[in-house]
Amino acid sequence: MIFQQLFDQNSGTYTYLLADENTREAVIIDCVYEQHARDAALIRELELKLEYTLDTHCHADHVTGAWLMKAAFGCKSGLSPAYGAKNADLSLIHGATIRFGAQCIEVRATPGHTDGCVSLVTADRKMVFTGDALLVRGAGRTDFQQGNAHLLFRSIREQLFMLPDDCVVYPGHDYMGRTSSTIGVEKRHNPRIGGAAREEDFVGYMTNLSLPHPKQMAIAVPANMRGGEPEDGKVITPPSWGPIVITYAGQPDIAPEWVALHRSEVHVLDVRQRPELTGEFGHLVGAQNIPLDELRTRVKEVPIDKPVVVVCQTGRRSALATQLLAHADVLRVANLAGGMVAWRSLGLPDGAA
Ligand SMILES: N[C@@H](CCC(=O)N[C@@H](CS)C(=O)NCC(=O)O)C(=O)O
Ligand SMILES: [Fe+2]
Repeated sequence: MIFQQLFDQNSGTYTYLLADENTREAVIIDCVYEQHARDAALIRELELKLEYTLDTHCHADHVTGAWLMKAAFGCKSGLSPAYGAKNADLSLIHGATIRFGAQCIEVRATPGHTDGCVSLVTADRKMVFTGDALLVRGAGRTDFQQGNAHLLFRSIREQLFMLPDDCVVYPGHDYMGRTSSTIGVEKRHNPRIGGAAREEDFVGYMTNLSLPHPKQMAIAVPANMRGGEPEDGKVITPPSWGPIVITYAGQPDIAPEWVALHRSEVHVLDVRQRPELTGEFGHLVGAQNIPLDELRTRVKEVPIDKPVVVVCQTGRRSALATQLLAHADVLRVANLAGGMVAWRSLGLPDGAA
């Protein structure tokens, strides 16, 4: 199985991407609204077919990226029906199974942090995605959103701690850089519910946590009740001047075929060393040449009345130049994907078509 753990630093949220290696069918768990471009790029670059976006619960601390995933990939979204939230296609009820290729995950209701919390267990019981029920050396707070420490105690003990000891626990969050644990280790070392802890010990701990409310709570809960559908005018708009693709590396790429057809609409900046322009791959007619090592000091020479397309030999140096320009407030800038090598192999013309 393909497996990737992703992190949103702002909310301390983990997102998980799982896929069948052969069929490429994929599931994403707890994706974050602001990380949509990153996650979508990874899905595209790994050539996956996103079937489901699943939320372990209605989050109070960040907005789900579920609606954006549905809009981008036409996948189905899943959430517990306990919240009565909009835009969910799949009811994550206890015992439900989610199949993607030869892979399967089982839904276990683990309420207590919220009343609709679920944990997702792989068919071989080697991995469990616990959302905010069980955290690494912790447990989801129970002081809002119908939280109930008694219920959470039973969820963890009866549903999660019954899994095999070597089952890896992948939490919904961590605030100390811990990425995973195992059921066996949490049974021994979890300071809230491990070892000999009894229900009243756990409840006493949880009811005295006194944590401040999450920073984004007032925005996150209503947005998540819409499955992360943005309110009017709040959609993250991709650049409108061309078909920019943000890569998982975080850079805006543009396809050479599009640039060839729209040469008069863009300014081409070639960042190769001067001799390369008359070398094997030649150069595009009208391209401005500022070698990458001079760009920092000469950035003001780049005209910004048109979008800037940066080019080099294979699209590596130009990717760095694109970042440099973006940091210098050149807002409309993209990297020519594959550079002159790709341009030549596609047989595109040097000048305007
Ligand atoms: N400081 C974080 C909120 C942290 C928080 O309350 N996290 C929840 C999960 S939504 C929790 O259960 N935390 C348990 C803990 O930190 O012990 C923020 O402002 O977003
Ligand atoms: Fe939560």
